[in-house]
Amino acid sequence: MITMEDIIREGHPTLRKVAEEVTLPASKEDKETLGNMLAYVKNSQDPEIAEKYELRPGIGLAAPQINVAKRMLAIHLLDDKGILHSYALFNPKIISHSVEKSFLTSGEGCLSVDRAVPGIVPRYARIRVRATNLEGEQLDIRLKGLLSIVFQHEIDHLNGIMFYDHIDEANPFQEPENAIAIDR
Ligand code: UDB
Ligand code: ZN
Repeated sequence: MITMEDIIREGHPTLRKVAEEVTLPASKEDKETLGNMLAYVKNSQDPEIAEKYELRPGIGLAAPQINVAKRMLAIHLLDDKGILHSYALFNPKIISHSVEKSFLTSGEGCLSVDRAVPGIVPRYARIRVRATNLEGEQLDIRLKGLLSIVFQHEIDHLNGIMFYDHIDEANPFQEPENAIAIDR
Protein backbone atom coordinates (compact mmCIF):
# COMPACT_ATOMS: atom_id res chain seq x y z
CA MET A 1 0.00 0.00 0.00
CA ILE A 2 1.26 3.48 -0.93
CA THR A 3 1.53 5.94 1.99
CA MET A 4 2.98 9.46 2.35
CA GLU A 5 6.39 7.88 2.98
CA ASP A 6 6.40 6.69 -0.62
CA ILE A 7 5.62 10.14 -2.03
CA ILE A 8 8.76 12.06 -2.93
CA ARG A 9 8.90 15.80 -2.28
CA GLU A 10 10.10 18.83 -4.25
CA GLY A 11 13.85 18.82 -4.61
CA HIS A 12 13.90 15.14 -5.58
CA PRO A 13 15.35 14.89 -9.11
CA THR A 14 12.69 12.44 -10.38
CA LEU A 15 10.08 15.22 -10.16
CA ARG A 16 12.07 17.15 -12.80
CA LYS A 17 12.53 14.28 -15.27
CA VAL A 18 10.48 13.60 -18.38
CA ALA A 19 8.91 10.21 -17.62
CA GLU A 20 9.23 7.31 -20.08
CA GLU A 21 6.33 5.93 -22.10
CA VAL A 22 4.98 2.66 -20.72
CA THR A 23 5.45 -0.26 -23.12
CA LEU A 24 2.04 -1.66 -24.03
CA PRO A 25 0.53 -4.08 -23.37
CA ALA A 26 1.52 -3.11 -19.84
CA SER A 27 3.52 -5.56 -17.73
CA LYS A 28 2.05 -7.10 -14.61
CA GLU A 29 4.37 -4.89 -12.56
CA ASP A 30 3.29 -1.65 -14.25
CA LYS A 31 -0.38 -2.59 -13.85
CA GLU A 32 0.22 -3.35 -10.19
CA THR A 33 1.94 0.02 -9.63
CA LEU A 34 -0.88 1.88 -11.37
CA GLY A 35 -3.50 -0.07 -9.41
CA ASN A 36 -1.70 0.88 -6.19
CA MET A 37 -1.70 4.53 -7.25
CA LEU A 38 -5.47 4.48 -7.76
CA ALA A 39 -5.84 2.73 -4.40
CA TYR A 40 -3.87 5.58 -2.78
CA VAL A 41 -6.21 8.30 -4.05
CA LYS A 42 -9.26 6.25 -3.10
CA ASN A 43 -7.93 5.34 0.36
CA SER A 44 -6.81 8.91 1.03
CA GLN A 45 -10.40 10.09 0.49
CA ASP A 46 -11.78 7.61 3.01
CA PRO A 47 -11.65 9.53 6.32
CA GLU A 48 -11.06 6.41 8.43
CA ILE A 49 -8.31 4.94 6.25
CA ALA A 50 -6.73 8.38 5.76
CA GLU A 51 -6.55 8.96 9.50
CA LYS A 52 -5.25 5.50 10.31
CA TYR A 53 -2.40 5.64 7.76
CA GLU A 54 -1.89 9.43 7.88
CA LEU A 55 -2.67 9.89 4.19
CA ARG A 56 -3.09 13.41 2.82
CA PRO A 57 -6.40 13.36 0.91
CA GLY A 58 -5.54 13.59 -2.78
CA ILE A 59 -7.55 13.69 -5.99
CA GLY A 60 -4.73 12.69 -8.32
CA LEU A 61 -1.30 11.07 -8.32
CA ALA A 62 1.35 10.70 -11.03
CA ALA A 63 3.91 7.85 -11.03
CA PRO A 64 6.97 10.16 -10.74
CA GLN A 65 5.59 11.20 -7.33
CA ILE A 66 6.28 7.69 -6.07
CA ASN A 67 9.69 7.79 -7.77
CA VAL A 68 8.61 5.79 -10.81
CA ALA A 69 9.59 7.75 -13.93
CA LYS A 70 6.88 6.25 -16.17
CA ARG A 71 3.86 7.84 -17.85
CA MET A 72 1.08 6.68 -15.52
CA LEU A 73 -1.50 8.63 -13.52
CA ALA A 74 -4.47 7.99 -11.25
CA ILE A 75 -7.37 10.38 -10.64
CA HIS A 76 -10.37 9.86 -8.37
CA LEU A 77 -12.79 12.72 -8.05
CA LEU A 78 -16.44 13.21 -7.21
CA ASP A 79 -17.66 16.21 -9.23
CA ASP A 80 -20.19 18.84 -8.15
CA LYS A 81 -22.98 16.82 -9.80
CA GLY A 82 -22.10 13.80 -7.68
CA ILE A 83 -20.57 11.90 -10.61
CA LEU A 84 -17.48 9.84 -9.77
CA HIS A 85 -14.56 10.17 -12.18
CA SER A 86 -12.06 7.42 -11.54
CA TYR A 87 -9.14 6.90 -13.90
CA ALA A 88 -5.95 4.84 -13.91
CA LEU A 89 -4.17 5.56 -17.18
CA PHE A 90 -1.06 4.68 -19.15
CA ASN A 91 0.56 7.13 -21.58
CA PRO A 92 -2.04 9.93 -21.31
CA LYS A 93 -1.65 12.57 -24.00
CA ILE A 94 -3.44 15.87 -24.53
CA ILE A 95 -4.53 15.63 -28.16
CA SER A 96 -6.32 18.99 -28.29
CA HIS A 97 -7.23 21.89 -26.03
CA SER A 98 -9.40 24.99 -25.97
CA VAL A 99 -8.04 28.48 -26.51
CA GLU A 100 -9.99 29.48 -23.42
CA LYS A 101 -8.16 29.05 -20.11
CA SER A 102 -9.31 28.31 -16.56
CA PHE A 103 -7.84 28.46 -13.08
CA LEU A 104 -8.72 27.55 -9.51
CA THR A 105 -9.41 30.77 -7.60
CA SER A 106 -7.73 29.28 -4.51
CA GLY A 107 -4.67 28.21 -6.49
CA GLU A 108 -3.15 24.73 -6.49
CA GLY A 109 -1.20 22.57 -4.09
CA CYS A 110 0.59 19.28 -4.56
CA LEU A 111 1.09 16.08 -2.58
CA SER A 112 4.82 16.51 -3.31
CA VAL A 113 4.95 20.10 -2.02
CA ASP A 114 4.85 20.68 1.74
CA ARG A 115 4.26 24.41 1.58
CA ALA A 116 1.68 26.79 0.18
CA VAL A 117 2.63 28.49 -3.06
CA PRO A 118 0.04 31.21 -3.64
CA GLY A 119 -0.90 32.38 -7.11
CA ILE A 120 -2.95 31.67 -10.19
CA VAL A 121 -2.04 28.59 -12.23
CA PRO A 122 -3.39 29.09 -15.75
CA ARG A 123 -4.70 25.91 -17.38
CA TYR A 124 -6.66 25.11 -20.53
CA ALA A 125 -10.40 25.22 -19.87
CA ARG A 126 -11.09 22.08 -21.92
CA ILE A 127 -8.82 19.27 -23.11
CA ARG A 128 -9.10 15.97 -24.96
CA VAL A 129 -6.93 13.19 -23.63
CA ARG A 130 -6.04 9.90 -25.30
CA ALA A 131 -4.76 7.15 -22.99
CA THR A 132 -4.89 3.42 -22.24
CA ASN A 133 -6.64 2.08 -19.14
CA LEU A 134 -5.80 -0.89 -16.89
CA GLU A 135 -7.94 -3.13 -19.10
CA GLY A 136 -5.78 -2.21 -22.10
CA GLU A 137 -8.52 -0.20 -23.82
CA GLN A 138 -7.67 3.05 -25.60
CA LEU A 139 -9.81 5.92 -24.34
CA ASP A 140 -10.56 9.36 -25.75
CA ILE A 141 -11.78 11.57 -22.90
CA ARG A 142 -13.18 15.11 -23.07
CA LEU A 143 -12.61 17.08 -19.87
CA LYS A 144 -13.61 20.43 -18.43
CA GLY A 145 -13.78 22.19 -15.07
CA LEU A 146 -11.80 20.86 -12.11
CA LEU A 147 -11.27 17.50 -13.80
CA SER A 148 -9.50 19.18 -16.71
CA ILE A 149 -7.25 21.00 -14.22
CA VAL A 150 -6.39 17.80 -12.33
CA PHE A 151 -5.46 16.04 -15.58
CA GLN A 152 -3.21 18.93 -16.63
CA HIS A 153 -1.56 19.01 -13.18
CA GLU A 154 -0.85 15.24 -13.33
CA ILE A 155 0.30 15.23 -16.97
CA ASP A 156 2.67 18.09 -16.06
CA HIS A 157 4.29 15.73 -13.50
CA LEU A 158 5.01 13.29 -16.36
CA ASN A 159 6.94 16.11 -18.04
CA GLY A 160 8.85 17.28 -14.95
CA ILE A 161 6.70 20.38 -14.51
CA MET A 162 5.47 21.63 -11.11
CA PHE A 163 2.29 23.73 -10.71
CA TYR A 164 4.23 26.77 -9.49
CA ASP A 165 6.25 26.86 -12.73
CA HIS A 166 3.07 28.37 -14.24
CA ILE A 167 2.66 31.14 -11.65
CA ASP A 168 3.68 34.60 -12.86
CA GLU A 169 6.41 35.51 -10.37
CA ALA A 170 6.08 39.26 -10.84
CA ASN A 171 2.28 39.18 -10.58
CA PRO A 172 1.07 35.91 -9.00
CA PHE A 173 -2.61 36.89 -8.96
CA GLN A 174 -2.80 38.30 -12.47
CA GLU A 175 -5.86 36.66 -14.07
CA PRO A 176 -5.10 35.29 -17.52
CA GLU A 177 -7.03 36.74 -20.49
CA ASN A 178 -10.05 34.76 -21.62
CA ALA A 179 -10.13 32.53 -18.54
CA ILE A 180 -12.86 30.88 -16.48
CA ALA A 181 -12.44 31.20 -12.70
CA ILE A 182 -13.29 27.93 -10.93
CA ASP A 183 -14.38 28.16 -7.29
CA ARG A 184 -14.03 24.88 -5.52
C1 UDB B 1 -4.33 17.17 -4.67
N1 UDB B 1 -6.14 18.19 -3.54
O1 UDB B 1 -4.71 16.05 -4.41
F1 UDB B 1 -10.95 21.86 -6.00
F2 UDB B 1 -13.01 18.60 -3.44
C2 UDB B 1 -4.74 18.36 -3.81
C3 UDB B 1 -3.92 18.47 -2.50
C4 UDB B 1 -2.46 18.66 -2.85
C5 UDB B 1 -4.42 19.68 -1.76
C6 UDB B 1 -4.07 17.24 -1.64
C7 UDB B 1 -7.10 19.02 -3.99
O2 UDB B 1 -6.85 19.99 -4.68
N2 UDB B 1 -8.36 18.63 -3.63
C8 UDB B 1 -9.54 19.21 -4.02
C9 UDB B 1 -9.62 20.29 -4.86
C10 UDB B 1 -10.86 20.81 -5.20
C11 UDB B 1 -12.00 20.25 -4.72
C12 UDB B 1 -11.89 19.15 -3.89
C13 UDB B 1 -10.69 18.62 -3.53
N3 UDB B 1 -3.53 17.40 -5.73
C14 UDB B 1 -3.02 16.22 -6.43
C15 UDB B 1 -1.56 16.25 -6.69
O3 UDB B 1 -0.71 16.82 -6.04
N4 UDB B 1 -1.21 15.51 -7.71
O4 UDB B 1 0.03 15.48 -8.18
C16 UDB B 1 -3.22 18.70 -6.26
C17 UDB B 1 -4.39 19.27 -7.09
C18 UDB B 1 -4.15 20.74 -7.46
C19 UDB B 1 -4.97 20.98 -8.68
C20 UDB B 1 -5.31 19.67 -9.24
C21 UDB B 1 -4.63 18.62 -8.42
ZN1 ZN C 1 1.09 17.31 -7.87
